[in-house]
Amino acid sequence: LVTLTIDGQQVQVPPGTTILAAARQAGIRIPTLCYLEELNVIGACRLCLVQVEGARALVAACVTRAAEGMVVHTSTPAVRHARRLNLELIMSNHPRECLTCLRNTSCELQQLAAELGVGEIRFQGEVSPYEVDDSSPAIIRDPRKCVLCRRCVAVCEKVQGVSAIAVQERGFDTVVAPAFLAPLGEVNCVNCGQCSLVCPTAAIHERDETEKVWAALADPQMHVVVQTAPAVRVSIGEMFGLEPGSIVTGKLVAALRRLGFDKVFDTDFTADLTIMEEGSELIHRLQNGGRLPLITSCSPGWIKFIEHFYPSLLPNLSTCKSPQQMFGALAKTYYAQKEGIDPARIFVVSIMPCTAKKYEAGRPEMNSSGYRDVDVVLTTRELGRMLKQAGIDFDSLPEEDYDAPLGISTGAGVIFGATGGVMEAALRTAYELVTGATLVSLDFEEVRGLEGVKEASVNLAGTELKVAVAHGLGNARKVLDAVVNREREYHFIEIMCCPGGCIGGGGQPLPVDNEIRARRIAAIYQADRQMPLRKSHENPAVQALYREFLGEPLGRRSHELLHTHYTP
Ligand code: HC0
Repeated sequence: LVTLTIDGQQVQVPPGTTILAAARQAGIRIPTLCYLEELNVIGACRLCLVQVEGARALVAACVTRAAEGMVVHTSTPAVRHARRLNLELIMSNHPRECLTCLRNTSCELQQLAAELGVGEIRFQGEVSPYEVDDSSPAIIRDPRKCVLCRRCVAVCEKVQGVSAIAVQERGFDTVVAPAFLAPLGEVNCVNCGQCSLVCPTAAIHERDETEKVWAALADPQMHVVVQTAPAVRVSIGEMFGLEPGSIVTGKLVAALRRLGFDKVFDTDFTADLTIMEEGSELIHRLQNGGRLPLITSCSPGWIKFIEHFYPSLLPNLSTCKSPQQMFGALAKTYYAQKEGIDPARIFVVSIMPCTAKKYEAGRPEMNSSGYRDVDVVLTTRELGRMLKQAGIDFDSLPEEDYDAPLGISTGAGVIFGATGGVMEAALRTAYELVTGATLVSLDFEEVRGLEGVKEASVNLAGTELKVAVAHGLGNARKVLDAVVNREREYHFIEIMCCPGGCIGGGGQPLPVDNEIRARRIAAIYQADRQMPLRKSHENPAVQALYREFLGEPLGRRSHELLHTHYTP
C-alpha cells in the first residue's frame, strides 16, 4: 500500500490510486466536472486541482497518482482561487439562462458555481457559433451549453460502442457533434440517451414533449390513455427525493389519474403478451428449423444498432414489436371495440425510462391500428416535470390500482425492466408450455445481475436451451461477434440497449450509477415477488384477449397488429 497525507489525514491506498480516489476514500470531497469514473479520466476541466508539497504547480487530482509520502492540500487559498478562476472561464461563454433551463436545479455547473462560491462572472467569452440541433426525434443537442467535458463522447464510444458523436474542430470552434457536423438525426445515433444521463448541463437532453400531452388532456374530445413501462415504477420516486429502488407503483397510478388521464394502463400487460408471442416464436423456430439464435426485439436503441452495425443478423430478430407498440396497436383496436370508442379519439401516451422509445413510436411500421399506435412518449424525467408543474405532492398520494383490462399483469411483466428479465419471463413460460410441468423455482438467477454478458443453459424436455443476455451495446457487440464468428452457439439471446436494462434507460432520473442501477434492479425483483401471478401465460387479461380478439399466438390478427419485419 501507498501512504500519503491529505489535509492532515493519513490515507493508505493501493499503488496506482489517484489522489481523487484516495481523497474520496478519506471522505474528502474534491470537485470534478469532466471526470467520469473509469470512462473519462482526462484532467481537462481543472476543477479538481490540488496542491502537492514539492510540486511546481497545482495538479489535477483525477489524473495524478498517489505516491509514498505525498502531502496533499485540497483547500488552500491558491487551490480555491485556481478552481474558481477555471470555473469562471468555463462559464464565460455559457448562456446565462439558468432560470429557464431544463436542467435548472439539476445542473452540475450551477451546483459547482454555488459550491465554489462564484459570486460574479467577470469574463465574457466568445459565444459558440453552433446552433441547436433538433433533428433527432429523441435527443436535442445544444452546443451553446456544452462545457466540452467529453463525458457523452466517452459513454457513446466506450459503453455503447456507437461513437455517434466526437470532438470536432479545434480551438474556439471545438464542438461535440457527429462527424462532419452532420445533424444527429441523420447519423448512426441509436437514440439511447446515455449521453443525456452523463451530460452535466443541458447540452444534451431528451426532446421535451410534455406540451402535447397537456394539450390532449385538456381536449374534451380525446380519450387519453397512458401506459407505464416496467422500470418507471422503481425510479420515478427519485424525482421527488425518494431513495433509488423505492417501489411506487400505486402512487404512480394515482398521480397519472390526478393529471387527468382517462385510463391508467400498464406496459407490463403487453410485456406478458410479448412472452406469449415471442415464446411461441422461439418454440416454432426450435421445432421447425427456423433461424437461430432468436434475438429479442423490444429495445428500440438495440434495433437501430443492429440495423446499422449487424444487418446480416436481422433475420435472427424476433418479429415481435415491443410491448410499448403492441399496447398502442391494441388500445386503438381491441380496447376501442370493447369500450365502443372511436379509435380516432383515442390518444395513447407512454411513460418510458427510454429516449429511444420516442423514435420507435414514430417508425413508419408502427401504425398497424390504422392510426399512429402510440401518440406521445414521455420519459420518466418529463413525467416528473409534469407532476411538479401540476403541483402534485407525489409522496403523499395514496396507492391505487391500474385499470382493467390493459392494466392487468404478472411479475414476469415487471421483470422486463431489468437486464435478464425478458429472458427469465420467457423461460418461465417456455418451460411450462414445453414440458407441461410446473416450475419448482421461478427465479433464474444466472440471468440476473449487472455482469455485462450472462449465459445459462436450461433443460427443456430433453433439449438443452442455451441462452445469453447482454445489456449495453458494447456488451451486445461481444455476444454478436461470438455468434458471427461461430465461437458460441445459442438458441435465444436477450439484448437490452442500456446498461442494467431499462432501469438504466436514458430517460431516467439523474444521476445514474451502478449502485443506483443495482438498487432499482433489486426493487424490480421485489415487485415481482409481491405479485400474485408471476408467469405471463397465467395472466387472465391476456388469456381473455386471445379468447375474445386475437385467437391464438402467432395467429393472423397477431401478425397484423403485434409483429413486424426488419429488412436490411
Ligand atoms: Fe423497457 Fe419494454 S422493458 S423496453 O426496457 O420489452 O423502455 O421499462 O417498457 O416496450 O415492457 C423500456 C422498460 C419497456 C417495452 C416492456 C420491453
